[in-house]
Amino acid sequence: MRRLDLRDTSVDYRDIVPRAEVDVEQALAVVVPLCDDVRTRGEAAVLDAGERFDGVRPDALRVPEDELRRALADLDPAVRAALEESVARLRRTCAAELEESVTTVVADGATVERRIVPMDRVGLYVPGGLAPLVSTVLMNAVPAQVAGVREIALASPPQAAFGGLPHPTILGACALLGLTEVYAAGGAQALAMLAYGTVSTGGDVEPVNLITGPGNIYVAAAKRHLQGTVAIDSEAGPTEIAIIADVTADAAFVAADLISQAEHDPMAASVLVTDSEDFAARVDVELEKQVPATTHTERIRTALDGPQSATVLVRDIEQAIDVANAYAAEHLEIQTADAAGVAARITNAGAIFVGAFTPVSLGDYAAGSNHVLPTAGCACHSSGLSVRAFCKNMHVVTYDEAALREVGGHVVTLAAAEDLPGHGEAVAVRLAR
Ligand code: HSO
Ligand code: ZN
Repeated sequence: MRRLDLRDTSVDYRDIVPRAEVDVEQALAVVVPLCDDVRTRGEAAVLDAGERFDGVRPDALRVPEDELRRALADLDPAVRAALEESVARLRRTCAAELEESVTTVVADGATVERRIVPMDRVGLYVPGGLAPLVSTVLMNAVPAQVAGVREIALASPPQAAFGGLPHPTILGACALLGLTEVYAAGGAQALAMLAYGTVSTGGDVEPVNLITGPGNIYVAAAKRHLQGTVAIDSEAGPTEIAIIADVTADAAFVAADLISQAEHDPMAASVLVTDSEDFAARVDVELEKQVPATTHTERIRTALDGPQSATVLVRDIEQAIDVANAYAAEHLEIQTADAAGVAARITNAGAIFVGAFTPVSLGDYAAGSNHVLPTAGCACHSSGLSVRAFCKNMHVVTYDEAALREVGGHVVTLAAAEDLPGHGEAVAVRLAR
């Protein structure tokens, strides 16, 4: 990893470690016609695109339920047990985070309720990509289920190696969660299918209200294009890990964690922020030892050597906190003497992993936290996936006659001030009774 020495600088740290170049706008040139094709030709367009991009044309988009049952029966027992534990922890967190509706008595006889309601129907996307992300099924579906979403459709790319079905472990996880509406559809065409539905073009897919889930640049472009037709969670970019570490940290742990996220993608970002040159050197030695011993050495090397990855040397932990808040990593680990104290001062991160025994990969699979998190600095304004993403809230307003009389004059005044007397009249007609 390249070195970036900030010890004598106090600049704006926001762009100090550049993000991987991801040109979503350019991908839109491919994605917009594809989405339009799905809107006008429906399922035939989805199948055609699948044949073109995934190299396989499934017999049908909808995965038959007996295939789901078979995938569950065929799940490796250890994988099943791990998935079950992960689901149990995630459910616990989701249930505790469900927001209650709140009723405010604004005045006598006047209430405003903030009612929380789940979305009716959502679409979840689970990519194929470099690895079958079975854990992503859980991270998307469990919050939707706990939120109380009635209908959940899930799409994942058809795989030539599995006769045009999505990866069997993904199907097994769907079955484990009781998901029955699963489609062998990937990429932008899958998102367009979920957003527009196919009913108007003679198919069976009802449109969804919200689409969540990660994906490549084409999926991100489709989300950008379809936003408005549907709600989306966020556009996922290449994964990122930043680690604040001091001399008390374990270099072998830190190196392993930098590698763990670099493993996802040659464009993944691994950033170490440390106030100790000696510790940085020890991490370099560990990386030299650990990288060749992993399976995806080339991908990891490309990610660690890329401009998006770096060891950032800082004066002290104060400066490390400033750098981390400016960078707003998807995942931020704190490996310092007072890890909890440092974590308390972080305001921008997708998720924070505190202390030597909380690696990001624990959160990727089984911590009870969610691994669908904002990337590319979006942690400044966005949150990871949770039950909240699957709910809306609406005000329910109830005033009785006396309560309207009390405030009605002000409504009439403001309506007149806006030259909207019809608004005032709707109150006046009642007050005149
Ligand atoms: N670290 C990824 C999620 C993931 N890791 C899935 C393993 N499987 C993005 O947060
Ligand atoms: Zn991961």
